[in-house]
Parts: sequence; C-alpha cells; structure tokens
Amino acid sequence: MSFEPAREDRFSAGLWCTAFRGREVFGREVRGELDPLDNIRGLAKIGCFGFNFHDDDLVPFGSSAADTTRILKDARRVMNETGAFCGMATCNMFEHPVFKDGALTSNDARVRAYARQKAMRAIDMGAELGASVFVMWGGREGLEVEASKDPIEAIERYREGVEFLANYIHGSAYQMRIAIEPKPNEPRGDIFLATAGHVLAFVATLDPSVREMVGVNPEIQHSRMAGMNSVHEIAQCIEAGKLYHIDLGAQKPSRFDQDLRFGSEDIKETFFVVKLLEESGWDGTRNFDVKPYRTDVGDEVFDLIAGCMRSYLVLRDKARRYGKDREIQQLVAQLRIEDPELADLSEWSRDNAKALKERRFDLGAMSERRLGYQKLDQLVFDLLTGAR
Ligand code: GCO
Ligand code: MN
Ligand code: MN
Repeated sequence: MSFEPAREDRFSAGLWCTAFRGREVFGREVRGELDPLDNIRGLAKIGCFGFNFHDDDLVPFGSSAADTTRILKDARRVMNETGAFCGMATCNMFEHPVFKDGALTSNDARVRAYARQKAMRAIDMGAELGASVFVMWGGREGLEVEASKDPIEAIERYREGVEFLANYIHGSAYQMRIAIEPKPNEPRGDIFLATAGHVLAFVATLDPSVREMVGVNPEIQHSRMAGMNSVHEIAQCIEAGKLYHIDLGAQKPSRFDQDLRFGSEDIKETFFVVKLLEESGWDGTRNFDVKPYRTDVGDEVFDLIAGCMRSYLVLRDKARRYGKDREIQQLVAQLRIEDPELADLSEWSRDNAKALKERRFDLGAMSERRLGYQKLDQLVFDLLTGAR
C-alpha cells in the first residue's frame, strides 16, 4: 500500500492550519506569514485538494469591495490551475476586539448586528469560491462572569442569528448548508453550545423553514476536551442526518485545544472514527483542523497535513481489513441474537404489550452468556498494531 492521497479521497484542511504562526499565550510567532494563494498551492501539491477559509484568512480584514473581488478572482485562478476546491467557508468572529464579549450572543445590539454583517460577507465569499458548507464556530459566544449574561437569552439570540444567516443563504439561492461547531471552552471560560448534543438539541428548536439547512460540525479534539467519546458524538450526528461537516485531529483529554496531527493520539478511538465515516457512507470532505507544532519550520507545516492524510488512509485500510477479518467478524456476528417471536412482539399493540408482560425469560442463561470481549478487543489491538 502506498497510502498516497488522491483527489477522490476529498481531503481538506483549513488555510489557518498551515498558516498558523505559533503565537500562543506564552510565546510570540515563530514562523513568518504564509501567503494564502501559496497555501492553497502547497496543499494541492501534497494531494490535499480541499481548503477551507475564514474570511480574514484570504481577504485581509477591512479590505475594500474592489480588493475583495480581486483576491477572490486570484483564488479562483489558483484553484483552476491546481485543481483545488473550496470545501467550506467560515467567519472569524473571535479575533477582533469588538468580539471580546461575544458576537451573535453579545449583550450589545450593535455587536450582534455587526457580527451578522461580517458573517453575510463571509458567506458571499464562500459562495463565490463554491463552498457548500458555512461553519459557525462561536468561540467568543460564552462568558467568564456568570452574572454577565442571561444564559437563556443568549441561546435565543444565537437562534435568531443562525436563522437570520440561514435565511440569507436561502434568499441568495446559494447551495450552502450551515454546520455549527461545538466546543466546551477556550477561548471563553465557558462556551454556549458545548457539545454536539447541545447543537443537535438547538437545531431541533430552529424555525422549520430553515431547520433542514443547519447541522453539526463536530471536532474530535473538542469532544475529548469535554471528556466524551468522539465516535459516539459523530455517530449521533450521522444518525440524526445532521453531520454536515467534520473537524478531524487529535487531542489528549482534559487539556487545552491541542489540535494535534490526526492519528497522533488514541489510535483506537481514531480508528473507530474512520471506520464509522467509511462504513456509514458519509460523503463529506475528510477535513483536518489541526495546528503545526510550534517547533515546525518552513514547509514542515505541510508535513502536518500530509501526515494527517496518510494516517487517515492507513486507518481506512485497517477498517477494510477489519471488515474482512473472519475471526473478528465471526465474534461480532455472534453478539447478535434475534428471535422471530420477539420480533413479532416488538411492534406496539395492546395485545403485544399484554403478551410481552406475560412472557417468561430465562434470565440465568441470558446473564451467563459469554460475549468474548477480551478476545475481541485483543484482536482489534493486534490488527491496529500490525501484530495481526
Ligand atoms: C478551534 C476551532 C476553530 C474552528 C475554526 C472554524 O480552534 O477551537 O476548532 O479552528 O474550527 O475557527 O470556524
Ligand atoms: Mn479546535
Ligand atoms: Mn475546529
């Protein structure tokens, strides 16, 4: 196996990932600026044809309308030259000081309105480059001082903002869906819509006219920050038909958002994420939201994305082997016990309920049943480590 990425694999990465200059709370930038067009070229060159961008990643904050048009045209030209495509666009509503206390949920009506204006412009930019998803990550939509916001009102404002932007997309006849990205904290002490479960519940409360347009963008790192099982979070989004985008990466639990190289932590959980995406037939881009190490120099920032893609392809191969491994498949198949009589009783009716209430179960046999999980988990371990 060569594990070389191909265009059909539909890998993508954020321009902000490779362009990240290493600035953090304790240290300043360690790398120079990366021109966004060179960034798109660099990604395509290593086989990552998809790119995502925040408005400000591509079009510098405060650019005139004429400059915006020119920059988008240049980006189009590079896309045509390299075969790159734009998977997703998003709006930076966290960096400028005006958003210091929130954007769509700010207590200041002027900030809320400005946030909508900036988001609409970002949506226009995304549409211009063919993005099919608009991600909303509300990094500043939260608080440190509990007394500062009414948490119910904050969700109401969030809903009004999302509905407004969904209507804008619809009214502009753009082929674009919204994916809300949950995160429990960082940069705020607490962020509203902390997990995929929160977002799913929130989406269910949206006006029916736009509900279909809005889904989730879960991120493995954020799940693990919240101490959750990322496979289950993503699975629940798929089951609800709401996995509209995904941010893949790696993360040690209970830490700041590390955005490590995909596959570099918890290989087993990562494997089950890949297996889930592949087996579910989910057709979105395999997108990485990761950060280079602060120690990376020069084009090592592209090694980061090359590594993510390679790890994905290695795990995809493992998932296929898993599907063909007779011993594993036999063990998994044996876990299911079906009973035609019980199947008949499973549908609701008064008679079925009565029959079920009277039915006798062999609890002893059911309890003592051997499941073989020691063996199963070992087989998975052996498969993943190459011992098998
Ligand atoms: C984070 C987030 C961001 C978002 C990005 C797109 O670092 O916590 O994951 O990277 O995904 O801003 O909106
Ligand atoms: Mn993140
Ligand atoms: Mn993300």
